[in-house]
Amino acid sequence: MKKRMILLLAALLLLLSGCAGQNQQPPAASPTPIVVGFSQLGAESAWRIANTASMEKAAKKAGYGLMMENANQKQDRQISAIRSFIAYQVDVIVFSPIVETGWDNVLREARQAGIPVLLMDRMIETTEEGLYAGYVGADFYTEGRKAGEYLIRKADALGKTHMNIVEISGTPDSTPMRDRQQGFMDAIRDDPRFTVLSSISGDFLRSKGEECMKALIDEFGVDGIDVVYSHNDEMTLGALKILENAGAHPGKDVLMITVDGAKEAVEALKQGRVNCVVQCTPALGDAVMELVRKLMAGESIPAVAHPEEGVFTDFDDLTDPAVEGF
Ligand code: GZL
Repeated sequence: MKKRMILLLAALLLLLSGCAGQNQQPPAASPTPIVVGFSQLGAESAWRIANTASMEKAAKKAGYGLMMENANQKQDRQISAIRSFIAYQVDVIVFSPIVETGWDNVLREARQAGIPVLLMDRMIETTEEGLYAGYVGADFYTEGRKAGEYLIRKADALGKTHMNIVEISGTPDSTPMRDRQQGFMDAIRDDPRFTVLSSISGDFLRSKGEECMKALIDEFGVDGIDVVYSHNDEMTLGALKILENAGAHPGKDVLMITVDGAKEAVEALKQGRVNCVVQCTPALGDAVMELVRKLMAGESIPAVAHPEEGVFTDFDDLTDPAVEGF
């Protein structure tokens, strides 16, 4: 009896494995995941770190592979990274160009390789059309105008007849530096109350923001400066430290206008040490990956896509939970 049971069981197992073999379909070949080559320009600010996190999170959510290279503020490292993405034959290249010029040759190589390129965060100047498929990033000119329009409103509210301004600008030849400066100057240009004493670059770095503020105080005296317009929060926070060490009361005897909207800057606004925080969102990852999806699906994409951005000022109800940094 026992022998028969064993034989029956063995036959059953053979039958099942045979059936399974007959019915077993080869696993459907899972489509190879889309791979995005991403050249990030550095890690110079809270904005940049949040932007990198946004890209990593969005790529994961989209199910895309992300090859990221951090250039640590060097354009030549970005160019090398793009060449490595071409060699690896990624599906799409995304990069945040540290400066606007010097990209034509490597982008021609990407075009020659049939790899579409997306700009994220900053724009470039090229000598020919068609070297990139689209741009996702802020409207920096409008950010600058918002800063200037705040200053006009504040000067009106304070009844000021004259104000001396110093500007601490971002990385020379970068889109945010050029356009935040242009937007601000265009907004205040026709108002005789404002004199721009000096504009010096702090390269978007906190340490250089401190150096710039020291140099500006050496040149004009802390009492000679009524307004600091700084192109990003890192440099503003550096300037705050120097001003307060010099006995000034930023936010009161020196108006502080900054751009980005990082937590530390919004906290300084709530403390009354900063007067205006123009938002520049680092959360561009989802928008980038949606463009990647469209490109891979052969769909058309917009040449330029700007995120919604606001501004927090000392005219606002700063207890409102909506007033928060990234
Ligand atoms: C703006 C971005 C700038 C930020 C800085 O989109 O390019 O670079 O304003 C960052 O904080 O360094």
